[in-house]
Amino acid sequence: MSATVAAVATPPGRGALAVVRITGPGTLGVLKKVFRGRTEPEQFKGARIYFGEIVHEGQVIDKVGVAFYKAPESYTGEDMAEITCHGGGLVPALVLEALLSAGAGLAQPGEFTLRAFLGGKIDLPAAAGINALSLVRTKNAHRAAMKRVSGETGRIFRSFREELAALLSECEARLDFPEDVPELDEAEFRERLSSLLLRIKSYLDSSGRAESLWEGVSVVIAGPPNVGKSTLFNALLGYERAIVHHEPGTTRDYISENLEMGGYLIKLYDSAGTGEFTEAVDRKAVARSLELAKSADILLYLLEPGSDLDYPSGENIVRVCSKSDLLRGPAPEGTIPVSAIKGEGLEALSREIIARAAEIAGGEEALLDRERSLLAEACACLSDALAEGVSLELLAESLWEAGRAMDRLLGLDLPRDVIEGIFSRFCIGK
Ligand SMILES: Nc1nc2c(ncn2[C@@H]2O[C@H](COP(=O)(O)OP(=O)(O)O)[C@@H](O)[C@H]2O)c(=O)[nH]1
Ligand SMILES: [Mg+2]
Repeated sequence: MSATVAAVATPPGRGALAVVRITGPGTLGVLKKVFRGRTEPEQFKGARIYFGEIVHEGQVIDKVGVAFYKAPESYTGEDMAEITCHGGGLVPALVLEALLSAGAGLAQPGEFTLRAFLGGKIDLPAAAGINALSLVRTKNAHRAAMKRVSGETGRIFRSFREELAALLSECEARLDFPEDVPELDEAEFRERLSSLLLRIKSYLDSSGRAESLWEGVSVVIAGPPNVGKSTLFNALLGYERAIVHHEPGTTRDYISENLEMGGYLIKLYDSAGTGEFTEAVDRKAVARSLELAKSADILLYLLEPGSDLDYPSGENIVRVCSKSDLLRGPAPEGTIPVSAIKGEGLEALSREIIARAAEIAGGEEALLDRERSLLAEACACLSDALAEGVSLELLAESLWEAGRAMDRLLGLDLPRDVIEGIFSRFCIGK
């Protein structure tokens, strides 16, 4: 039997109300020690709210409402309660303290959702959606998260897995009982296999990157010192966030701000220049800028008119000709001319950013990197299975391997430590 654990589920800070959660078979036993109201916790019925007080060491901590959920009709599938108390820095912590001294343990981050998953109340894609709900800031991102919470993403994953299982069982039947089962209709079998492969591939193609959609598409402004990076950063933000100075090397570390563009959350970074610096602290800043540039979803690389440097190459690079007001002729081919000081070219640049953000994070579905690579792995196995002249044994082996990738996608048969690793990135009380 699992332990009974509790945590504050709402963020710390000033607020009207807060929620402290408790789950596990000992929920009522713990409440019995701290709750004083008209109804004794032993008499609590499921999905009801009881009003009363939390008392600890003879002192009334707060007047509260306790929503009690009886196993298995609760979020976690266990006996569970959500105590609504007054908000603020101290009260929820005192309520939690009372629960802990009455025998509850402290819940790990994501433990409530982990228990919901282990108890079969939600699937792994839905759990990721529940985590995303606390991150999302745009309606686009919210919609994608709710698709998971409502179970739609899990249903799609399971439909891939079921078709795979059907194909596999046909192979296995012929391997195990070659005399009793008619020979495989190879043409029909290949047809079904390739249509499954196609379905997964087009699903992959039509989906965006969940991490970028939920946590923000990272847009890094880079280039040599003094090309106008910080000025562009401020112009895109719409206010003076970064220090602009005519001396090179003014921005020593990168800074970042969030903004919304075209329905996407953008994490905009202003980096230190990538030029030659002699001071150690500057070299460190440059190293960090380079690292940031490498991982950027979109890299706005700035060069000013007359520069004898070249734009770097890479899929994530948008070539920007900064200080376009100083141009004496047309901007270099393939660049977007921008004068951050005059506000010229900002719209064209924004359109480019939004188009790329949509390419990266937009789409029918939002898939986590982990899910994308598992689906790609399954596709590779299905392609192997489709190769000419493959024996029935090898075919079955490839399908088994694809099946294992699908299992991991749904969190079936995943080792406990991997599962716990996934949930530990959630917030406390989630
Ligand atoms: N003419 C012109 N000067 C600019 C423009 N943007 C920035 N500057 C100037 O270039 C210098 C360096 O700007 P800054 O944004 O600090 O460059 P950073 O080192 O790349 O961050 C400052 O004197 C800015 O006023 C622009 O669009 N046109
Ligand atoms: Mg700067």
